[in-house]
Amino acid sequence: MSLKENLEKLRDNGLQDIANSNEEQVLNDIRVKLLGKKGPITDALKSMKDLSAEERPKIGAIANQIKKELTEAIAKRQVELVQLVIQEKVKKETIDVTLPSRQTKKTGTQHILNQIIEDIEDLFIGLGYQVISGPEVEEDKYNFEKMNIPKDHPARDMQDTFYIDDELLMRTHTSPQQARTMEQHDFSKGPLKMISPGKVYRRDTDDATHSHQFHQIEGLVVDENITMADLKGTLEVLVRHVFGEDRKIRFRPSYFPFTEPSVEVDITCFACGGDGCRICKQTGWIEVLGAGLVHPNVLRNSGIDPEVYSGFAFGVGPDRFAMLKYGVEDIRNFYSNDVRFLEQFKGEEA
Ligand code: FA5
Repeated sequence: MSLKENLEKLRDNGLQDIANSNEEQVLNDIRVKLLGKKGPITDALKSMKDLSAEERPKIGAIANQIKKELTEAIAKRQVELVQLVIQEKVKKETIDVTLPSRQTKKTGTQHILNQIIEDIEDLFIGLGYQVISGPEVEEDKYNFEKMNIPKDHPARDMQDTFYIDDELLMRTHTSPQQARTMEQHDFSKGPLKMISPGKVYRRDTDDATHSHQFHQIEGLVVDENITMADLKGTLEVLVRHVFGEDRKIRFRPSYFPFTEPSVEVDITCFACGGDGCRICKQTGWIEVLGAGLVHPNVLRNSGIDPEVYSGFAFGVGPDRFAMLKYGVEDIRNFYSNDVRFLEQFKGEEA
């Protein structure tokens, strides 16, 4: 075989080896073997001195051309191999975000009472109400006196509570927020529309339907010409939102010192639709909240002229709402922190 043929065979085999190499180390060995100082190309170039003057440039050109081809093929393969390594790595490290987690940390859920309260807040914000919070340690003046319950009034007994001193107490209802917001309100900016959720306290003996600490949501609207029709329409929206679109409501006369007239509000039973069942004690109706038109004395006590303005107010017990809606038989379940009970309401949040 001539030197030229030798060189061409060397090139063909070399290109084949380069294409077959699948690791950088193997490719490097091929490079050293083919193009290194002791390699066949170097040998061929060295042996050119023995060639005739006529042959020398021809073979020299061929040897240089082959050296160039092999060098380029090695460089190209080198880039390919680096990319292959990266691709392999990416493939191995791909994270499947659809896989379920290992559940090492158990996530909790918002307390069912907070879910109900926030849901009602959202509803009223949508109706243009402000959401206002007030102090749990309240002055006698706001909790009772401004609400038309003077010092010797018998209605105080029904809400006996925890006193800090003669003038300070744990609020027995959220109604003191009525006076607090009325005092602050500037009617030149529009009607007063607020709800005020929060904790309240009473020296009640704890049983299945009573807790010494529970929640209320106060509602108050004051403007010119507010009537019972406004109250009824608003409460209908509320109970339908919480208990279902086909609920009807009825007003029963009642008594609160701070409203006149006062009403207890019943809804058609959501379990039987009004036919009568165990939940509604065969009456077809369930009592859900107290309400009424703001008593003129309460308006006056907060500096509002009852000849010009009128208002409605209501007080919702979200604990009772939750008990009715979810069939909870004992109010103490909400406060005993048994996770098995609480996690049943996971995902109820809107
Ligand atoms: C009041 O507290 C009035 N302030 C409500 C009101 C506001 C009437 C504005 C008119 C206008 P009452 O004492 O009925 O009313 O309580 C209201 C609601 O709180 C009840 O319907 C009930 O859902 C809840 N509630 C009362 N006592 C307890 C208790 N010990 N444990 C749990 N919930 C209670």
